[in-house]
Amino acid sequence: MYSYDEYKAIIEKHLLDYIPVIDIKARTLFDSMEYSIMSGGKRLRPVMLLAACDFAGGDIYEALPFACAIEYIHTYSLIHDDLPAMDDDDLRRGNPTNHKVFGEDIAILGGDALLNTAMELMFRDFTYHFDNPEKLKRHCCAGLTIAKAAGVNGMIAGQVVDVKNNIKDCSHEFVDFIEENKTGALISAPIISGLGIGGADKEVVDAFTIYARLIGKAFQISDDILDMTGSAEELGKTPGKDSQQEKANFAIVNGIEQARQELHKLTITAIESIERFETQDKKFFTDLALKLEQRRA
Ligand code: GRG
Repeated sequence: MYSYDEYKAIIEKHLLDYIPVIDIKARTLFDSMEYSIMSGGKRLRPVMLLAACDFAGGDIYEALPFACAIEYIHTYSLIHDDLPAMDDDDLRRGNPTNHKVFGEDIAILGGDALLNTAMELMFRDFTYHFDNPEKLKRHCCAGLTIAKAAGVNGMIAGQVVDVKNNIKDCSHEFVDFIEENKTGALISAPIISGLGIGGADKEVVDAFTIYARLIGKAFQISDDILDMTGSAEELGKTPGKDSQQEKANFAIVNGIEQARQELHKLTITAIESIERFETQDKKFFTDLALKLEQRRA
């Protein structure tokens, strides 16, 4: 297994490889896609996908198209979330948001293009494995896991509920739905799909399904805490409509102290859910859970 930064370096080296050649007449589309893909970020989702494949004993280079696909989907979601019709943010990762640079029309299309490219590159990967039905099956299942997590019973559903979210009519069930779908789905999917590509058995997938769900929830709660404590603004996020409209989230509904306690409980439970595996093998995932609990960005 590699370190987080080593997986990240592999991803960043190849992140533009899967963007198709775009006709020069539509050059601005490529510029918009490239601008947001290459503007930094933790690369958490693709790193987890490669690490999960590695953990399962697979070849991380076979998982690379899926890792890039999930980062494209994540990037599209951020571009669209920043639009005036959604959170109306001027800054993302300390840089002007995509629509501030390219205009709303191209930002919408750039986001659409990233989502479509993610699907296209996964389908292209399937065509390379027609002669190996076992591998084809594993890769198709991984593609389905990613597409579902990004879709109408995953991130998009979570975003819809969040867009209509109002502090006045929030409930725990409501907040749980948003956190599990808007953010959690795209945190779990890379772990499950990476394990699948690597050929993990059911015992491993079952344990990591619990781990992934718990760190997905923990990640969103830590984001809520960062939003409330102002650390997010210091790191280049603007207080968009979300903060102005007092939308419900775990930290707002339960208070910052309870949010911190819940974050710690989720982290510990996530680590416990994979305790049956060898210390050295699972180290990446125990360290990751602790790192996410402590994160400041
Ligand atoms: C537009 C369909 C659609 C969905 C948008 C991603 C999202 C859903 C909304 C973004 C709002 C937000 C800040 C959610 C909290 C969790 C989250 C996704 C944070 C950003 O992810 P990081 O921290 O970002 O992994 P980096 O910059 O590191 O890539």
